[in-house]
Parts: sequence; C-alpha cells; structure tokens
Amino acid sequence: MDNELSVPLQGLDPSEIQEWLESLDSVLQSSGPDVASYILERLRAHAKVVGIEIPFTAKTPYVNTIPHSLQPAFPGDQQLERRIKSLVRWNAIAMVVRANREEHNIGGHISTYASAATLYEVGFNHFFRARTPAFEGDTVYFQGHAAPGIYARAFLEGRLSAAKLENFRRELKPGGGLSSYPHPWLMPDFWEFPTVSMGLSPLMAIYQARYNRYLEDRGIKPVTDAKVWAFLGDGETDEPESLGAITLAAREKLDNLIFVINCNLQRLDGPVRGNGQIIQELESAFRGAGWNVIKVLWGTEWDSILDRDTEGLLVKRMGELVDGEYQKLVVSSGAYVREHFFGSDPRLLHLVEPLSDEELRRLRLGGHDPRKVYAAYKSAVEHKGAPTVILARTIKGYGLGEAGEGKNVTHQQKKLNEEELREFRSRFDIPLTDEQCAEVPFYRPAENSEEAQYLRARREELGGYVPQRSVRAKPLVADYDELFNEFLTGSEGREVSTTMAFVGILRKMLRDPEMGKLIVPIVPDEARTFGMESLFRTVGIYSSVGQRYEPVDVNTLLYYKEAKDGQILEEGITEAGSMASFIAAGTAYATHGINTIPFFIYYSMFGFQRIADFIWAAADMRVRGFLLGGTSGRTTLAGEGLQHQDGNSQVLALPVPNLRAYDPAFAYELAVIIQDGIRRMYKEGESIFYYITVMNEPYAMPEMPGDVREGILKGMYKFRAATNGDPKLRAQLFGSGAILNEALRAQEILAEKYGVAADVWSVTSYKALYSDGIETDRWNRLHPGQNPRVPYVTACLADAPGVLVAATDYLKTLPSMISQWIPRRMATLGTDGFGRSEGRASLRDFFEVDSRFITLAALNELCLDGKIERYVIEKAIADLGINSEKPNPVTS
Ligand SMILES: Cc1ncc(C[n+]2csc(CCOP(=O)(O)OP(=O)(O)O)c2C)c(N)n1
Ligand SMILES: [Mg+2]
Repeated sequence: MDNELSVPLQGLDPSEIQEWLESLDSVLQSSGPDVASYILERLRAHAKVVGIEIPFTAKTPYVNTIPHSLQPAFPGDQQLERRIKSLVRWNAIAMVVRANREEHNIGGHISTYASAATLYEVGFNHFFRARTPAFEGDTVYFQGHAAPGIYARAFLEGRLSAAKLENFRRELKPGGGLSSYPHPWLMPDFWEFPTVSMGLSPLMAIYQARYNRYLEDRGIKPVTDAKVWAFLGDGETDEPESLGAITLAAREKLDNLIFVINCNLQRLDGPVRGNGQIIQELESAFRGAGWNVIKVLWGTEWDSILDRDTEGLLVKRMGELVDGEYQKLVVSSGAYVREHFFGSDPRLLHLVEPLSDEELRRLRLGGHDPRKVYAAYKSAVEHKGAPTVILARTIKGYGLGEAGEGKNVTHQQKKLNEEELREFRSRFDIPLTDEQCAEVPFYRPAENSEEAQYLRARREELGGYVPQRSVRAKPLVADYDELFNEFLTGSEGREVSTTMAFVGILRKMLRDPEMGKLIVPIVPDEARTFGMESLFRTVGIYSSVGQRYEPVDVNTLLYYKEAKDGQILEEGITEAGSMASFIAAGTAYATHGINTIPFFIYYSMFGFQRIADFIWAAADMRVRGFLLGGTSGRTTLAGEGLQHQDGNSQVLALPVPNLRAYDPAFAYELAVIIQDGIRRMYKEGESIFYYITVMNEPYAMPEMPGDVREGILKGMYKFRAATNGDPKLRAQLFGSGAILNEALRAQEILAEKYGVAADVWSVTSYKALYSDGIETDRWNRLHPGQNPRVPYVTACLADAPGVLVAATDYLKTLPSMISQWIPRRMATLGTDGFGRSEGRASLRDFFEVDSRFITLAALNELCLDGKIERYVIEKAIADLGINSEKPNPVTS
C-alpha cells in the first residue's frame, strides 16, 4: 500500500531506468551524497518548471534509513551484551510472574519490555550518560510499562536487591518494594519522570529539551551536549499530546532531543494500525514537522537479501503490507512467510531460495538487532540542527513464544506456565535447570563474572547509573522580609486587582539580587490579559534566536522584546506546553541542581480543567513552583461567559496531595502566601507547590490588620469584627477572593438594616482547613489515650457566636467541606452552574452570591434559630430587591 515506488509504467524500457540509476550511483561515488542530493533537488525543481507533477510525500521507502553500507561498526562485545540482556529479560519476567503467583491480579507487564529490551540495552551500554560532578548527564524518559526491565537491570547492576524485586508492586511490604511504574514521589532516589499516563512524557521531554537550552542561553547552566531521550510506545502516539508539540522541537532546532518509538505495531487491544502502517504515518508526521527521522526496520539478516534485490522488488513488497499482515507474519512459520510474503512474485521467491524455512522465520527485525539500533542512536546523537525520532520495528512480547509473542492478548500477559518458562530459558540461554526454572528465581551472575564486569565497566565509562534522581540545588538563604513588606501596607484607596498586585510582587522578585535570575515567568499568550506586558521590556521574552525583526511597537515603552537571554517563557496558546515548561523549571532543582522558581500564570478555567493530568504528573515529580489561576472566579470574570468563568478550579485542586491551594482576597494575603511558599520550597526544600487564584476585579487593598500571617497561611482569619448591632443577633460571615467584599458589604447591611452584628472572616484556603481537619481527626482516632487535638477551623470558631454563612465564587461544596469541624450548621452560597456573559453585579445576582444574598442567608439562619420572625425575611427579600422566582443558576 503506502509504497514510494509506483507501479512500473507500461512500455517503459527497463534499461532507460537502469541508466538513470547508474548515473546517480556514479555521482554518489565520485562526488558524494551532498552532490547527489543537490542534483536530485535541481531535477525536482526543473521538473516543476517544465510542468511535471511529482506527488508530495513525506514518506520514504519501507527500509532502514541507514543502509548497511553506511553502518558504523558495533563497538561492544555482542555476545556478552546479549547475555546481559537475556538476564535482564529473565529477571523482568520473573518479577511479574512471581508477583502474580503471590497475589493474583497484582498486575505488571511483560511484553512491553520484551519488545524494547534491545532499545534500552544499547542505550545503557553505549549512550545514556549519567550525571557526574563534571557533567549534567542525559535525561531519559522510560516508557512506563517497561519498568520491570529497568528494575531488572538495576538489579544486575547491584543497585536493587532481590528483596526489592520480590516486592515489585508491593511497596507496603516491610522494607519497601518497587512502584509499578516510574513514580518519583514513591521512589525519589530512582525515578525522575512519571511516564505512565501515555502522551505526557513526549510533550514533557520536548519542553525539557527546550528548557535545557533556555538555561544555557540565559547563562544559568553551562552549555553541554547532554541529551534528552524519550522512549514511547507506538500506540502512545495516538494521544494528541504525543505529537502536539513536535513542530516546536523542530522550530527550536532541539538536536539535544531524541525520541525512540518502539513500533511493535501493537497497543493494548490489538494492532495500532491494522489497516495501515503506523511507521510510515509517523515518519510523515515527523518529517513534515522538520524532524530527522531514522527508521530501523530490518535486522542484519535482511541486508544480503536486500543487496540481491537489484530491481527494488523487495523494497516495494515491504511497503505493501499493512500492519495487520505484518503482525500475522510474526507469529507464523517460515513456510507461511515464504508463501505469503515472498510468494507474491516468483522473483522474490527466488531471492530467498537459499534460505531454509527456519532461517526465514528467524529473519530479525531492526529493533531487535543491536547493530542496527546502535547505528541509529549514534547517528541521532551526532545529528545537528533538528531533533531525531527513531522508529524501531519490534515484536511485542518478543521471546515469549506461545505465551504471547506478537499476539493481541500479549499486553495483558502476566503469567507463564512452566513449559513456557523453560522455553524462554532455553531461547535466551539462562543458566537454570528445569526445576529451578519452575521457581522463576531472580538470577544475578557472580560479581566477578564476565557479565557483571562488563556491565559495570560500561556504566563506569558512561559516568554511573541511570536512572537516578538526586536533589542538589543550593537552598536560598535570604528571608525576603524587606521585599514582601511593601505589599502589606495596602493601596491607600487606589483600586487594584490581586492580579495587578501579583505582577507588582513578581516585578520586585525579578529585581532581587539572589532570587531574581531564578524566577521563570511562564505565560500562554496571556501576559497582556494579566497586565504583565511591562515585563516584556524589562526582562525580555526568551527566544533562542534573539529578535530577527524590528518589532512593530518598537517605539513604545513596552515593546515586544524577544532576546536570547530573555527570561519570560511566552509559550503561545498551549497550556499543556506551558505546564510542561513549568514542570521542567519546577524540577530543575533535581534535574539540574538549580532552584529555578516558575510562576505559570494562565486563564484559570484552562488550567485544572484542561491539563489536570499534567498537574498530577507534576505533583508526582515533586515539582516546586507557583501556578496562578488568573481571571478566576465564576462571577468575578465579567462578560466572558460559560467557557471562561471559573468556579471550579479551587475544587479541582483538592485531590492533588502536595498542592497548596489559596484564594486570597487582598494583596497582603498574596504577599504572605508567596513569601511563605518561597521559604518552604526553596529554603526548606519541601516538595510542595502552590495554586493561587488571582482576580481582575479592582478594589482598594487594605493594610494587613495586625499580624494575621498564620491565619492567612492556615486558611482563615477574622478580617473585620462586628462594630455595632444587637449583641443577641450574631453572625459569622466567611468570604474568599473578591467575594470577601460582598461579605463586608453584607456585614454593613446586616448591622444597619437588621441590627445583626456580624464578624467577617477571610477564608484564604478551604483546602488547608479541610486538610487540617482530616489530619486532626485521623490523629485523634489513632491516639485515643491522648488529649484530642482541635482542628484549626474549630479553634477559630470556638467562641464565635451566631449563625454561619459562607460565600464563595466556586462551587458550594468548597465551604461545605469544613462543615464537620464547625460548631453549628452553616449556610453556603456558591456558583454551581454554567456561567453567563454578563457584568459582575448581574452575575452575582444570578448566582446568588452578592451582599444581598449573604444578608438573606444570615437572616434565614437567624430565623431557623428562632432569633427573628419569618416576616423579617419576607420583608428583606422585597427590600433587597431579590426575585424569589428567578431561574435556578444550577440548572439553567
Ligand atoms: C493516557 C493513558 N491511557 C491508557 C493507558 C492504558 N494503557 C497502558 S499501556 C497501553 C497500551 C500501550 O501501547 P503502546 O503505546 O503501543 O506500548 P507498547 O506496550 O506496545 O510498547 C494502554 C492503552 C495509559 N497508561 N495511559
Ligand atoms: Mg506498541
């Protein structure tokens, strides 16, 4: 099907073709590939001029990109490397099989690593350079489901004990175990990158490679030739994130980036493209995007057959089969291969006449041939000016034979019977007897064995072991009181938004002598929305090529300044890409030993809602930094309507355990939170990160009312106590973000019109209150004999009289989360429902969160408590102009 070579034209004289081919060969020999290529280019251009249509294609024939004539010699000891690889294979299988013998259904994967073993082993023996004091090391994103193979190798290297392997997928066993997949949270000394949610790692790897360049261009780390390797599944490329940023990698000329796509043509359920060719499809996509593509399809055994194929028949045949047919060939006998592959043309059959059926069956694929893989990797690391993708053809479940090789069920295969184990043992020459085999023991050759020595020597040569994660960043030393104190004094009546306050804080941090250069502002084409354009000029927008044009606004103060050492990562409209930059910057303390401090500010609705899985991966990676949800609040962002107005993100932030979420109302709250975050993450080295919502509603920022820092950080503090009203009619009003102002207005209405004395609290973080509540409950449950601890929110409200009303610009469930720790029933007002294109006042009326509705809720609670008569509420509804028959915002 997808074949470069068209069907030969009727009546064409074959010798004419031959002449053309020979003359090209002679140019190649006499003048080299560059000249040959130039001539072909000229021919193509000339053809166009004289009106010849050449169909566009980004595909090349279905053969290895590197012909064996240009293949470098393999520098390793192939026999020994095969033995080592076989032992890794065995131990990887043993881990999964033993785990499932012990506990049915514990899971694990055999077939992914079985297909990728050669791809990894060539990397481990010859390419992956470890981090050393002198060299930053390569970074490798391992395919998540190949984890057993990576553990098995670390076991052979002596880095993991048999006991650890025994507890694969049983991390809670005494002494610990091994996590199912790469999880830095669970194995912080080993794994660096969580990769198992498919599609995340390709995108993260691209931005990692780009971030490495950013650090170099800004002079923050030395320029090196360190590589970023990302190993992916071919099925994984169906995730839109996988290919979503490949044009960026080419545009940025990231020749420090290498993708290795394990093209076993299968995913979980069956073939990736049964009716097509995934390799050809990927080749077009990557070549079209500007990548260097290296196909590794056929093993050494095919070289001589291809050499004999002077008519190009075999190449043509190779390109004809769809992947479903190729998969069938893999599980078939040599006789079947002869009949169904070569049998399509007697001349092809003639080509393979000298080969027995057994030899035909054993014709290896490129991805299982270390010589071919080595050639591809060498070419990739030497390639300049573009990222490289290696498309390596393999067999899923390679070596499993009847137990699953190439079968559709192989992904889920976790058990091998005794006979299957013996077959595997024999095929890979594992030195175990039949009886031993049945026990599936882990096998590590003696310390002084050739294998152990070779393996160690190779890794020593490459600087040490991979993967390995270590935290080496120097902690910040200053306390920054001076920097942040400026923001505690209020705006003296000037109306500013918390976003403007944030930009003020950021601007000041950027000027700090210690911290300034470490700050990484990240925006997805939204800087103007947040009033950050002044930073364009002051710190510049990062561009790897500087600025090749005079910007249209060069004559203005805040012109669009791109610079090679620009500090802002202006990512364009990609929250996923910006998040990947945030991850690279927020983990640089481990990856590079540099404490970069990312501030990623974005339209809050397009954060958690859109890229929550990246945020979850960031949490797993122990990321540090600040996520800022701008234009947040369902009724605070006016005009934008349903798809923009965010009343969700503070709720969506709840599940991420190491994320601290804040909804500050005032500039001083923001300053206190950021200062504390800097201290905790970059001085104390805590693996936490922050989500802070900032709004665009301007209002006067008050001065900090006394030292309420602790309350701000713990989640709530009393902002303004009641000053008048009837001491018998009491209320406690909780507000957050811009809605705090509504609570303050309600406080006045309640006092003036209804004689109710209400205190107003700023609740900066329901998540913090909730986390403290569940933690306190847990401790008390587990320590019955000791003095019970009191949750922070309970302590705050212990002596707070009257009814309780909470109003938020997020879902009502947010305040409701703390109900179990407060002394009485609480009325909650929130913004459940779809947003509307409207102004703030109308929105707050529609969602019933404005000062009138807060007043009404307080009166209603007082009535329920028997403190006021029902008619007071009825009158209040009329007085406040509330329409009782208005549509329900939740369902309309
Ligand atoms: C986002 C996501 N969706 C689904 C899965 C479940 N899953 C795990 S492996 C797999 C198939 C992988 O196929 P492929 O990428 O071709 O890798 P192979 O094992 O064949 O090398 C699937 C669907 C996942 N891990 N992540
Ligand atoms: Mg696959």
